[in-house]
Order: sequence, then structure tokens, then C-alpha cells
Amino acid sequence: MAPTPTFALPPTFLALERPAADATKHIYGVPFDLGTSNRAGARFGPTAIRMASRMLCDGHHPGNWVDPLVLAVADAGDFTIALGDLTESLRLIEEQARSVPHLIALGGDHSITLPILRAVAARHGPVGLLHFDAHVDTWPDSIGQRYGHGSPFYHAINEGLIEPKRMVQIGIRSPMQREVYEWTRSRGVTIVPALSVHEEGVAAAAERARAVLGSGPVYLSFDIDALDPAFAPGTGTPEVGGLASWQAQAILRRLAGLAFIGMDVVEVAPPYDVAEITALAAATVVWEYLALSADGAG
Ligand SMILES: [Mn+2]
Repeated sequence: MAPTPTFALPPTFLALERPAADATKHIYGVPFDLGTSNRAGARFGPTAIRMASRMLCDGHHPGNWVDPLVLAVADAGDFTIALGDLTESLRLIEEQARSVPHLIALGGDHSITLPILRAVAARHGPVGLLHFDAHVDTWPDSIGQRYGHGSPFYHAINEGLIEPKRMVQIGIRSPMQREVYEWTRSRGVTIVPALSVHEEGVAAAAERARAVLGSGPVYLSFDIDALDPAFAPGTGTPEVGGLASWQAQAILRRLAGLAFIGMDVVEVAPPYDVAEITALAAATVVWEYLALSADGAG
């Protein structure tokens, strides 16, 4: 039988068809965007990321020659959410995440990371956090919404879900209130602004991240708006001056050996995307993560 062309592969992440029971890492979509403060549409993120990922399933990773398809990873479908109900949706996300030992979540807006971190902390205790974003996401509330997408790490720090001294934020550049910045720094969080990546390079950024994250468990939360709007137009709250796709990729590739225990990629809003640029970038972040975690723990 002739091989199936890329565009006709099953509509799962990397066209995976492995049963969930045979996997140690599970991919779930979280089609949820009630926490968005500006342009909505991240509810369509999981589908778009899965479609774009089919570009990545026809070979080995050229950095370490891992074939992510041979890893024990399954695309297990989407989490259930409560339509129109942010509080109940976050509760449901936490409940479902608790039964997944190593979760790879396709968002969804960034509010989904708080319930996931609650589940992660229940399993691992407070974890280190590798956070790519244009925004610090440590606002006490998001324009009046207490659990919106600008606040997951404010709550995660206050709830003791992450170790702020083992938290590094890369790509930060949005306007923000100075007190929000100072509060974040005062908790011990390391902020690597996008400009530092541009001026000092990807190797220096990766070195700082590695020093902060150390040898304990690490969760990766990748907000696609860490990338410049030129590289990720399909997102709700774009900010100019961001990372190029290659910079994020190059930083990630330098972080082999960290003890990754889960990840999410969030804020892909396909209605604002062009030519799948954003969805492909997000799919590639997950693919890089899979290749990375094949090297190390988790
Ligand atoms: Mn964010």
C-alpha cells in the first residue's frame, strides 16, 4: 500500500494512534478561552496545533536523532470543559489533570495552567517553572477577572505550587505596572526580557535558565506570545519585540537533561493566524519538548 501523504494523516498530534494505555506521556487539548482578556479564539488552538503537527512526523529530530513517534506518548483527546463557566472549567481541568502522570496540554488560554499546576504539585510538590511569555502573568487579577490568563502565576506562587526561586520567565516585554514587576522579582523569580535574548544571545538565556532550574522537577509553560507577532500572529495579546521562532527553539535545545515533568503550550488563536505560522510554531515547541524529554528524566 502506498504511504499516506502528510496532509491525509489522522488528525491527532503527530498523527499518533497509540492507545492511551500504552503511553507514559499524554497529550490533551484544552479548548478553553474564557480567561482571555483581549482577542478570543484559543478554544480552537488544540485542533490547529494538531493539524500543523503533521509536518513534523516524517523523520528524526536533527539535533539528537530522536524520533518522537517512538516515545511512549499518546494523543488522548480533549479535556472536558464547562461551556461558559470559568470556575467550573478550571475545576474540571484540575480534576482531569490529576489522573495524568505526565501531561502535555495544548491550550487554550493561559488560565488553564493554574489548575494543571495544582495537579502537578499534588503529585510532585512545588516544581520549577520554565515560562516563555511576553507577559509576566503575575497580575493579582486580569482586568477584574481573578483567575484570567494574566494571573496563573500570581496564584501558583501564592498557593505554593511552584518554587519562585526556581522559576524563570523568558521573552517578557509587555507594558505592566511597576508594582507587578517588583512583586514578581521580590518572590525570587528570574526574568529574562526578550531584549536580553536579542542582545546577549540564546546561549546566555539558556545558561541562566539552567542555573535557575537546577536538578529538581521542571514544568514548561510556553505562551506562544513569547514569540514576536511576526512569528506568532495568531494569538490574543500580541506584543512586538518578541522572540523569533528559532530563538525559542535554540533555547529549548540547550536544555536537555532537565527533569521535565509536564508542559503546556497556550494562547494559539487560529482565527488570527496566517498560513498556520502560529500553530506550526506551537506544534514545534511540543515536538522539541518530546525530543528533549527523550534525553533526560520524565
Ligand atoms: Mn501568558
